[in-house]
Amino acid sequence: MADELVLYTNPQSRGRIARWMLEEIGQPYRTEIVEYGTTMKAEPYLSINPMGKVPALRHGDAVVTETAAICAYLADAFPQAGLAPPPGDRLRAPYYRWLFFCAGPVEAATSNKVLGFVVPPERERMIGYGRFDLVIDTLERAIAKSDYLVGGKFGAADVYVGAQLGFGMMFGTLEKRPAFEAYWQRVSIRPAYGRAKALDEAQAPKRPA
Ligand SMILES: N[C@@H](CCC(=O)N[C@@H](CS)C(=O)NCC(=O)O)C(=O)O
Repeated sequence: MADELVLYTNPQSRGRIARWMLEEIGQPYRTEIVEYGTTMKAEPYLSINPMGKVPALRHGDAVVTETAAICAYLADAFPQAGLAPPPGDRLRAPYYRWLFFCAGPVEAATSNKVLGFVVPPERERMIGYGRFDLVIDTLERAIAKSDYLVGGKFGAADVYVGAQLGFGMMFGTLEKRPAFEAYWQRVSIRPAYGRAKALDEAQAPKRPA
């Protein structure tokens, strides 16, 4: 179908963020579950995402991968949901800033931290995120300034940044700071997040009793 929205995901993945965004948008979509190590690493899925990773979104014949890009794409494709400032608006500055900051420096810094890699001080100037502490302090300052990241209003940047923070604290890749916890509480009470979580949990493999 020309305008069909299909989310390729695994219920235990970052696909939860894309699903949350789809639930915020409120358009009909279908989900295809891709399994780790098997269908995720084989055709036909590799033609959708040669990285063999989830999530991916197909909208008609357009494909978008990368969770932050999926959030941004959906916000623009369905502007009636009011989840991003319109193109050209000055609020695009903080919108792009925090989406890209989280998908780039925050993600890289937290991944390296988990692996125990510390950037030697003399190499900080050539590493995009520089220093872990500075990245996390900068993020904290951004979210402590206002209830939401862009124009004081909930939007796609809060879906992505909020989920990265919430999941990071849940999995212990990010320390719990009062500002992070307050922000996560604020954004995770969204009914759309509750629906995404429930849908994922219903599709996750059942643990043996
Ligand atoms: N940069 C990607 C990361 C996607 C990613 O790493 N997804 C994980 C699940 S959370 C995955 O598919 N891992 C499977 C694998 O690499 O085999 C994004 O933001 O969407």
